[in-house]
Amino acid sequence: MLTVHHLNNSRSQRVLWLLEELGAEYEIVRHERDKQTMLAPPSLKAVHPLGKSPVIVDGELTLAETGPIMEYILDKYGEGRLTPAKGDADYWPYRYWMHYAEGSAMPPLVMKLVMTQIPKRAPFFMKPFANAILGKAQKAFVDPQLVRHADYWEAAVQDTGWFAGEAMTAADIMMSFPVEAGAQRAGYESRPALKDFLKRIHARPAYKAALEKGGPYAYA
Ligand SMILES: N[C@@H](CCC(=O)N[C@@H](CS)C(=O)NCC(=O)O)C(=O)O
Repeated sequence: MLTVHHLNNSRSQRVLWLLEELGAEYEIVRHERDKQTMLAPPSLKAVHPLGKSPVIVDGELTLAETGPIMEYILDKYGEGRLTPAKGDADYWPYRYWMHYAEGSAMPPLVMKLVMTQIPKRAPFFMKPFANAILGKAQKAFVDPQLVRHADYWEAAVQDTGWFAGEAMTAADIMMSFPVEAGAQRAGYESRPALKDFLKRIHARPAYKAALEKGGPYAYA
Protein backbone atom coordinates (compact mmCIF):
# COMPACT_ATOMS: atom_id res chain seq x y z
CA MET A 1 0.00 0.00 0.00
CA LEU A 2 1.10 3.56 -0.69
CA THR A 3 2.52 5.30 2.40
CA VAL A 4 2.58 9.09 2.77
CA HIS A 5 5.20 10.52 5.11
CA HIS A 6 3.34 13.54 6.36
CA LEU A 7 4.59 16.50 8.39
CA ASN A 8 2.17 18.60 10.42
CA ASN A 9 1.43 22.09 9.02
CA SER A 10 3.05 21.36 5.70
CA ARG A 11 2.78 20.97 1.96
CA SER A 12 2.10 17.27 2.30
CA GLN A 13 -1.50 18.16 3.15
CA ARG A 14 -2.03 18.45 -0.63
CA VAL A 15 -1.01 14.83 -1.17
CA LEU A 16 -3.56 13.63 1.38
CA TRP A 17 -6.22 15.83 -0.24
CA LEU A 18 -5.50 14.40 -3.72
CA LEU A 19 -5.66 10.82 -2.41
CA GLU A 20 -8.98 11.60 -0.72
CA GLU A 21 -10.39 13.15 -3.92
CA LEU A 22 -9.46 9.97 -5.80
CA GLY A 23 -10.71 7.63 -3.08
CA ALA A 24 -7.35 5.84 -3.10
CA GLU A 25 -6.17 3.61 -0.29
CA TYR A 26 -3.12 4.81 1.58
CA GLU A 27 -1.56 4.95 4.98
CA ILE A 28 0.01 7.89 6.76
CA VAL A 29 3.17 8.03 8.82
CA ARG A 30 3.01 11.26 10.77
CA HIS A 31 6.13 13.25 11.60
CA GLU A 32 6.01 16.22 13.99
CA ARG A 33 7.92 19.45 13.54
CA ASP A 34 10.39 20.40 16.26
CA LYS A 35 8.48 22.96 18.35
CA GLN A 36 11.50 25.28 18.68
CA THR A 37 12.98 25.21 15.20
CA MET A 38 9.84 24.17 13.28
CA LEU A 39 12.10 21.87 11.25
CA ALA A 40 11.23 18.28 10.35
CA PRO A 41 12.38 15.58 12.79
CA PRO A 42 15.28 13.17 11.99
CA SER A 43 12.69 10.43 11.30
CA LEU A 44 12.04 12.02 7.89
CA LYS A 45 15.75 11.94 7.04
CA ALA A 46 15.61 8.21 7.58
CA VAL A 47 13.07 8.03 4.72
CA HIS A 48 14.75 10.45 2.28
CA PRO A 49 18.18 12.15 2.42
CA LEU A 50 16.70 15.68 2.33
CA GLY A 51 14.42 15.01 5.29
CA LYS A 52 11.55 17.08 3.87
CA SER A 53 7.90 16.34 3.49
CA PRO A 54 6.09 15.03 1.52
CA VAL A 55 7.69 11.70 0.69
CA ILE A 56 5.76 8.66 -0.48
CA VAL A 57 6.83 5.04 -0.42
CA ASP A 58 5.09 2.58 -2.71
CA GLY A 59 6.74 -0.85 -2.86
CA GLU A 60 10.31 -0.32 -4.05
CA LEU A 61 9.72 3.33 -4.91
CA THR A 62 10.54 6.21 -2.57
CA LEU A 63 9.56 9.54 -4.10
CA ALA A 64 9.99 13.10 -2.79
CA GLU A 65 8.75 16.48 -4.16
CA THR A 66 5.06 17.27 -4.19
CA GLY A 67 4.85 17.72 -8.00
CA PRO A 68 6.10 14.28 -9.08
CA ILE A 69 4.30 12.67 -6.14
CA MET A 70 1.02 14.17 -7.38
CA GLU A 71 1.76 12.99 -10.93
CA TYR A 72 2.58 9.49 -9.70
CA ILE A 73 -0.69 9.28 -7.75
CA LEU A 74 -2.70 10.62 -10.71
CA ASP A 75 -1.00 8.08 -13.01
CA LYS A 76 -1.73 5.22 -10.66
CA TYR A 77 -5.22 6.07 -9.35
CA GLY A 78 -6.52 8.99 -11.40
CA GLU A 79 -8.16 7.21 -14.36
CA GLY A 80 -8.16 10.58 -16.09
CA ARG A 81 -9.77 12.43 -13.18
CA LEU A 82 -8.53 15.90 -12.14
CA THR A 83 -6.33 16.14 -15.25
CA PRO A 84 -7.25 17.71 -18.61
CA ALA A 85 -6.78 15.28 -21.49
CA LYS A 86 -3.66 15.62 -23.65
CA GLY A 87 -4.60 17.78 -26.62
CA ASP A 88 -7.20 19.66 -24.57
CA ALA A 89 -6.71 23.47 -24.54
CA ASP A 90 -6.39 23.35 -20.75
CA TYR A 91 -3.67 20.68 -20.75
CA TRP A 92 -0.58 22.93 -20.92
CA PRO A 93 -1.98 25.60 -18.62
CA TYR A 94 -2.64 22.70 -16.21
CA ARG A 95 0.96 21.47 -16.50
CA TYR A 96 2.17 25.04 -16.10
CA TRP A 97 0.37 25.56 -12.76
CA MET A 98 1.49 22.11 -11.56
CA HIS A 99 5.13 23.27 -11.92
CA TYR A 100 4.69 26.96 -11.13
CA ALA A 101 3.33 26.21 -7.63
CA GLU A 102 6.66 24.98 -6.26
CA GLY A 103 8.97 26.49 -8.92
CA SER A 104 7.90 30.15 -8.75
CA ALA A 105 5.10 30.72 -6.24
CA MET A 106 6.70 29.20 -3.14
CA PRO A 107 10.20 30.82 -3.16
CA PRO A 108 9.03 34.38 -2.24
CA LEU A 109 6.60 32.94 0.32
CA VAL A 110 9.39 30.95 1.96
CA MET A 111 11.64 34.03 1.88
CA LYS A 112 8.94 36.04 3.63
CA LEU A 113 8.57 33.36 6.30
CA VAL A 114 12.33 33.17 6.91
CA MET A 115 12.73 36.96 7.05
CA THR A 116 9.94 37.34 9.58
CA GLN A 117 11.19 34.45 11.71
CA ILE A 118 14.88 35.45 11.93
CA PRO A 119 14.34 38.61 14.06
CA LYS A 120 12.00 36.68 16.39
CA ARG A 121 14.71 34.12 17.08
CA ALA A 122 17.66 36.50 17.22
CA PRO A 123 19.29 37.26 20.62
CA PHE A 124 17.51 40.29 22.13
CA PHE A 125 20.43 42.68 21.47
CA MET A 126 20.42 41.71 17.78
CA LYS A 127 16.65 42.08 17.27
CA PRO A 128 16.65 45.81 16.34
CA PHE A 129 19.38 45.25 13.71
CA ALA A 130 17.76 42.12 12.34
CA ASN A 131 14.41 43.92 12.17
CA ALA A 132 15.90 46.95 10.42
CA ILE A 133 17.89 45.00 7.81
CA LEU A 134 15.34 42.30 7.07
CA GLY A 135 12.46 44.80 7.19
CA LYS A 136 14.15 46.79 4.43
CA ALA A 137 14.84 43.65 2.38
CA GLN A 138 11.20 42.62 2.69
CA LYS A 139 9.90 46.01 1.62
CA ALA A 140 12.30 46.33 -1.30
CA PHE A 141 12.27 42.80 -2.62
CA VAL A 142 9.97 40.22 -1.07
CA ASP A 143 6.71 42.14 -0.51
CA PRO A 144 6.47 43.48 -4.09
CA GLN A 145 7.04 39.92 -5.37
CA LEU A 146 4.27 38.59 -3.15
CA VAL A 147 1.87 41.25 -4.36
CA ARG A 148 2.73 40.51 -7.99
CA HIS A 149 2.16 36.77 -7.57
CA ALA A 150 -1.07 37.18 -5.57
CA ASP A 151 -2.47 39.60 -8.19
CA TYR A 152 -1.55 37.06 -10.87
CA TRP A 153 -3.44 34.27 -9.04
CA GLU A 154 -6.44 36.53 -8.52
CA ALA A 155 -6.59 37.18 -12.28
CA ALA A 156 -6.07 33.47 -13.04
CA VAL A 157 -9.07 32.24 -11.04
CA GLN A 158 -11.35 35.19 -11.72
CA ASP A 159 -13.18 33.74 -14.75
CA THR A 160 -13.84 30.08 -13.97
CA GLY A 161 -12.92 29.89 -10.29
CA TRP A 162 -10.14 27.41 -11.10
CA PHE A 163 -6.54 27.70 -12.26
CA ALA A 164 -6.77 25.53 -15.39
CA GLY A 165 -10.13 25.47 -17.17
CA GLU A 166 -13.76 25.16 -16.20
CA ALA A 167 -13.41 22.45 -13.57
CA MET A 168 -11.19 21.71 -10.60
CA THR A 169 -7.97 19.90 -11.48
CA ALA A 170 -4.93 18.69 -9.57
CA ALA A 171 -3.37 22.08 -10.45
CA ASP A 172 -5.82 23.65 -8.00
CA ILE A 173 -4.63 21.20 -5.36
CA MET A 174 -0.98 22.09 -6.11
CA MET A 175 -1.80 25.81 -5.98
CA SER A 176 -3.78 25.48 -2.74
CA PHE A 177 -0.66 25.67 -0.57
CA PRO A 178 0.79 28.88 -2.05
CA VAL A 179 -2.68 30.45 -2.05
CA GLU A 180 -3.22 29.45 1.59
CA ALA A 181 0.24 30.63 2.64
CA GLY A 182 -0.29 33.84 0.65
CA ALA A 183 -3.49 34.56 2.57
CA GLN A 184 -1.36 34.86 5.71
CA ARG A 185 1.68 36.53 4.18
CA ALA A 186 0.17 38.82 1.50
CA GLY A 187 -3.49 39.21 2.56
CA TYR A 188 -6.55 38.97 0.29
CA GLU A 189 -8.64 41.97 1.42
CA SER A 190 -8.81 43.18 -2.18
CA ARG A 191 -8.75 39.73 -3.81
CA PRO A 192 -12.28 38.32 -3.72
CA ALA A 193 -11.64 35.54 -6.26
CA LEU A 194 -8.86 34.05 -4.11
CA LYS A 195 -10.98 34.32 -0.98
CA ASP A 196 -13.75 32.50 -2.80
CA PHE A 197 -11.29 29.87 -4.12
CA LEU A 198 -10.21 29.11 -0.54
CA LYS A 199 -13.78 28.98 0.70
CA ARG A 200 -14.75 26.48 -2.02
CA ILE A 201 -11.77 24.17 -1.60
CA HIS A 202 -12.04 24.18 2.20
CA ALA A 203 -15.69 23.12 1.92
CA ARG A 204 -14.88 19.99 -0.11
CA PRO A 205 -15.49 16.71 1.75
CA ALA A 206 -12.15 15.32 0.50
CA TYR A 207 -10.30 18.38 1.80
CA LYS A 208 -11.96 17.98 5.20
CA ALA A 209 -11.21 14.24 5.29
CA ALA A 210 -7.55 14.97 4.51
CA LEU A 211 -7.42 17.48 7.35
CA GLU A 212 -8.89 14.98 9.75
CA LYS A 213 -6.34 12.34 8.79
CA GLY A 214 -3.35 14.69 8.54
CA GLY A 215 -3.80 16.46 11.86
CA PRO A 216 -2.83 20.05 12.66
CA TYR A 217 -2.71 22.36 9.63
CA ALA A 218 -2.48 26.06 10.35
CA TYR A 219 -3.34 27.21 6.82
CA ALA A 220 -6.96 26.12 6.46
N1 LIG B 1 9.58 21.61 -3.10
C1 LIG B 1 9.45 20.64 -2.04
C2 LIG B 1 9.56 21.35 -0.71
C3 LIG B 1 9.64 20.41 0.46
C4 LIG B 1 9.65 21.17 1.78
O1 LIG B 1 10.36 22.17 1.94
N2 LIG B 1 8.85 20.71 2.74
C5 LIG B 1 8.72 21.37 4.01
C6 LIG B 1 7.28 21.23 4.48
S1 LIG B 1 6.25 22.55 4.03
C7 LIG B 1 9.57 20.70 5.06
O2 LIG B 1 9.70 19.49 5.07
N3 LIG B 1 10.08 21.50 6.00
C8 LIG B 1 10.76 21.01 7.17
C9 LIG B 1 12.25 21.16 7.10
O3 LIG B 1 12.75 21.79 6.15
O4 LIG B 1 12.92 20.65 8.00
C10 LIG B 1 8.12 19.90 -2.21
O5 LIG B 1 7.19 20.45 -2.78
O6 LIG B 1 8.04 18.74 -1.79
